[in-house]
Amino acid sequence: MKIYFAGSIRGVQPNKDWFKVLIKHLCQYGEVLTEHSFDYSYKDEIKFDDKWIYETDMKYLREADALVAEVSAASLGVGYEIAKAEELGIPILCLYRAREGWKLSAMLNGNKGLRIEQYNDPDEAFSYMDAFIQEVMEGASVS
Ligand code: 6IA
Repeated sequence: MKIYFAGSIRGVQPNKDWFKVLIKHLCQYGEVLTEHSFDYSYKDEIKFDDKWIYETDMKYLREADALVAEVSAASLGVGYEIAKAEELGIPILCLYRAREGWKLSAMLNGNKGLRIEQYNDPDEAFSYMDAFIQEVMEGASVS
């Protein structure tokens, strides 16, 4: 199972530690193709070229069996990846943390073909991911 994890990098300030927890949880199901993208220790050492990042990420996306996107922090890149995955027919799970007074973009929320789950605590997020990955593994139509 190859999983593409997506989360804000240059978008709204992400919760980096939480992304790492989610990635670690997903790793029990297979390979998280984008794990390196959230390895912040690289940041000061390597200057990534944007063209390289785009092309590499698109290659990984085409290889992926599933996309898990954490959308609590708005991100142009994540929105783009979700739209691309949809076009490629890759099963998608969008997760976001419940917060008072905050609304998810209508471009996600209004798309009734997208699987979007709101969580209140880590265990809830893990259960949504577990159910989603299980369904993908069983070959069910989940996006
Ligand atoms: O617009 P954003 O930067 O928030 O877009 C975030 C999304 O685009 C993520 O889900 C990634 O898949 C992809 N992305 C954006 N920047 C990078 C990147 N920069 N590396 C890999 N994927 C990226 C270098 C980050 C560095 C900490 C290793």
